[in-house]
Amino acid sequence: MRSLDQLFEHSARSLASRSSRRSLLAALGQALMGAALLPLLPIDRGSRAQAADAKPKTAGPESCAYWKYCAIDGFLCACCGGTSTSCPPGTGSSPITWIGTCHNPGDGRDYIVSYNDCCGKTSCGTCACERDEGEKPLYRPSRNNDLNWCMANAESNYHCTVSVILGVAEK
Ligand code: ABN
Repeated sequence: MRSLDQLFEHSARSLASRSSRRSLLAALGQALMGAALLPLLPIDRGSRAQAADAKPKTAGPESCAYWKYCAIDGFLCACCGGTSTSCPPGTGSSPITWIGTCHNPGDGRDYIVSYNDCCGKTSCGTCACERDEGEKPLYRPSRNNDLNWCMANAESNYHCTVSVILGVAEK
């Protein structure tokens, strides 16, 4: 036991002989200064910005996920030089249409939507969109959207499809 005491005493004395009180205070001061400056270091906020970007945005007229397209089957006219409600230049709307009922998450109401094919030019080929909500098999043509509604037009080439709101669906 005595030898252990002697060992500690010896090492404490040798440490004391090698370091002054001033150097001890300097080291303590440095440590305190470092702790005070720690909150001022730059923080990586990029990851938070990335997380905000990852939040899903509401789909617009050029996206197949747009609420009005719930029962569509065709190319979106909004991607083909027209809008979601108007045919592109050089095409005309079909008088007979396929009708669906879509829920608008923006106001919580259901809307009756007419899907008019735009006719007179060859297939647009951009933004193909098939959602088919409420569609029935082809043997019930009036309830099926997989038909070229331009068939009654003078120019029966199908180009794209618009979605026109006809009214609010009554509950
Ligand atoms: N109603 C859109 C469409 C047109 C042609 C062929 C299939 C579907």
